[in-house]
This record gives sequence, C-alpha cells and structure tokens, in this order.
Amino acid sequence: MPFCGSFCAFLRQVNVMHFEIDDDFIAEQNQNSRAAIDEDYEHLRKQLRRRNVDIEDLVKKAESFRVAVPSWGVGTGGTRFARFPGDGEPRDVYEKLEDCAAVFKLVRSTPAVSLHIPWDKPDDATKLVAFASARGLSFDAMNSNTFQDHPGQKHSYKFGSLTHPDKSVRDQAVAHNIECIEIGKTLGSKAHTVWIADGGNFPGQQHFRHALERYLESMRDIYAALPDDWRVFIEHKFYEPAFYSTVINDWGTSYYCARELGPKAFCLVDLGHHAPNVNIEMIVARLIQFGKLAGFHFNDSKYGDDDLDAGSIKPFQLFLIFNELVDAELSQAAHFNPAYMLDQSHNITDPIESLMMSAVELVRAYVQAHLVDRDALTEAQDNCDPLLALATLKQAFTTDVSPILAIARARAGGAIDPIRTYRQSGYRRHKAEERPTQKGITASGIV
Ligand code: RM4
Ligand code: MN
Ligand code: MN
Repeated sequence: MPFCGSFCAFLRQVNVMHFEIDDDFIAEQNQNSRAAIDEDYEHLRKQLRRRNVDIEDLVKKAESFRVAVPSWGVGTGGTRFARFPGDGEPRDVYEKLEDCAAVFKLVRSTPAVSLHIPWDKPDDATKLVAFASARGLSFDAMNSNTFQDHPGQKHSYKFGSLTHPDKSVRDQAVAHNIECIEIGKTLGSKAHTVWIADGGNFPGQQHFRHALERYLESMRDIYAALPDDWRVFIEHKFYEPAFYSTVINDWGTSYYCARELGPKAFCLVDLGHHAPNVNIEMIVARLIQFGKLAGFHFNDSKYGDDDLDAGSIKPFQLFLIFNELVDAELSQAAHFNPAYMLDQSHNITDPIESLMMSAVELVRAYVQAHLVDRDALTEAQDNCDPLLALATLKQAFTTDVSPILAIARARAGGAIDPIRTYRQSGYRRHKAEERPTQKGITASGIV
C-alpha cells in the first residue's frame, strides 16, 4: 500500500470510505429501460424463432460467459509520451479490486481478476482473498513481470530476463516466476502467464537460437514448480519493447516451446501481439487443433500492440475468433479449455467504462458465434460455395443480439445499461473523494 498506508487500512477496517454500487440502485435503474428492452427482446425472439433458434438458449450462453479482468486495467494507462491520470484512480491492489467489483456488479460476466506481480504483490494473500470473496471475486491467472526492474532487485533486466546471457539474471527471473506461482497458490489461481520482453533492438544483438535455448532452460525450472492442477501460459509478441526481434515472437515459437515443456504448457493469444492483417482466427484454429490453446488476452489493435478496447477496431475479426471457439466448444475438441482475460490499456477513457464495454463486446461475439447456422456453413463448405459460407457467417454477425445480452445481465442482477447506470451512480465522483490524487506519484506500470 505505498500511496495510502495505514490510514487507508484503518478506514477500510471501519468501512467508512467505501462507496459501492448498490443492488437496489441497479434494479431501480433497470426499471427505466425495462419496457423498451422487453419489447426488443420479444421482437428478436420472434425473428430467431423463424430461424429455428430458441432465444432462451442464447440467453443461457450469455449468462455462462466469463472473462477475467486485469488488475492493471483499472488504472489509467499511458504511452511513452504521456499519461493522463483520471480522478479517483485506485492506489493499491485493494482499491483495484473495488473497481473490478464495480465492473462485475454491473456486467456480471467478470467475477475473476488477474493479478500482476509485483505491481499487485499482496502484503497478506489470505487477507486479499477475503477482501475479494466478500465482493464475489476470485483470482484468475497470475502474471510475472520481468520487463522492468523492481526496487531492491540485484540484477537488471535491461538486456533480458529468462533469456539473458548471464545465468544469474536468468535465475533471478526464474525465482520471480516461482514466487508468482507461490502467491497464486494462496489466491486460488490455477495458471501462470509468462510474457517476457526479451529481444533485441539491433541486428546481431542476440544469437537467436541460443536465446531460445536459454528460454527453454529457464521455463523448464518454472514448469517444474507448477502444482499438478496448474497450467502455464506462454504469451508471444512480435515486437515492443524490443523493436527488432523478440525471443517468443509468434505462435509457432510459442507452440514449439509449449510442446517441449509438456502437457501443462499452453499458448496464450494476445490479440494485440500480431502484425496488422494477420489471420488471428486461423492461428486460434491451429492451436485448438494441436490441443495447445491456453486462452486469450482480449484487446484490439490497429497498427501494433495498442491494447485498444476489445471489439473497438475489428469487431468482425473478434466474431470470427469466437466462431472458431464456439465451433471447438460444440465439437468438444480435445484439450479445449480456454482462459479468457482482458488485457487493455485505457489511456483516455474511464477504465471501468472501457472494461465493461469490452466485456459486453466479448459476450456479444460469443452469442453471435452461437447463432451461426453450422449445418448451413458445413453444407456451403462441402458444396464449394464461398458466397453462401460468408453469408451464413454474416447472418449471425449482423444480428443485433443486444437485447439478449441485456436480459442476461438483468437476470443475473446486473445492469441493462451498464455505462449509464455506472455514470448515474456517481461511482467515480465518490472514488475521487475517497482516493485523493497523490501529486508527483507515477503509475506503478506503463499500463
Ligand atoms: C504486455 C503483455 C502482457 C502484459 C504486459 C503489461 O504487452 O500483453 O500480457 O502483462 O504487457
Ligand atoms: Mn497480454
Ligand atoms: Mn500486450
């Protein structure tokens, strides 16, 4: 609790400073839009019935969808040029959980939080679990951070971490990852995500093959520390912060490493970590087919790793990815158990609003993918009829499933209109009072 200290802890205990969005307030707000949404739902129900689709089945699908929220996503992000902090930003992991709880209350599809260590290193993990579960939250995959130096650490990661030429740097990075797993055990997490920034800015800087050998050697030590029921997620990224080469640059390298490591290692797809125009849905299909898809860091991207809001730039691509996921779900593909997480940097919006809208966009894509007439699609494919195949996908993609999403949220106690309800609640204003801005303090991370 670096910015808040024992005074905050005291206030937290006596519970005098915690504005929360009330269930009754949500229900009251829902009343305002109830009549309109019921009408839209009824209309959609009839439309879908003509297509032999039972709308209630889709509501159930919407209700079942889960995506984890990144703890680092509730703070305002920034670029290397500037960061424009918002009012009432969370100052420690407890306040981050409060914001995650607000997101969860309104959209109901985000009950888990993914922590980043050491940004979110708990003073007492058991206490953190109690704080989270009091708000209906649990913990998703752990994330290690060897892409920046942390106060007090012996060796610098300036020239790499798990793949550094110096074994003592590698050992330090391995130990950090093992520490993340240890913390995660207490938190009830079941997976550890490893993303490294290791790479080069100059041709010749790194010996490509040796760097990858060192990666595998380090990862074997981390893999050995995994509990039996855990998985490790390898996250690739083609550039940034290294601008010439990265060690785990693409899904092929990730897949090779996951295979080398063993059955508990899987490949995580962060949508922003691909070059523009890459066919990500096809990468997803390949990883499903090879039984190695870990899951996702959802976001969107136009030019590079922009960590833009999911569904904001390429909603059709998002739909096509979910089309592959739903296809795998329905055909019960082997080893298919994807973990869904958001990983975004909210630089100019209220992070809570962005996270809510992104979560909703994911449920939308998931429900739309369930609307695809799979028999018609198979028939079109078998008949070599590309036009009809595309039309079949487009029919699902262009169906406005908003009433289904709204009804699913309302039935689960969430908001019919999450953004409006959030704004009406005055949550941010309350937090601005509870969490006065600390001048001169920088973010505990770039995102
Ligand atoms: C990276 C990558 C990781 C995330 C960091 C903050 O680009 O997406 O998943 O933990 O950013
Ligand atoms: Mn990521
Ligand atoms: Mn990223």
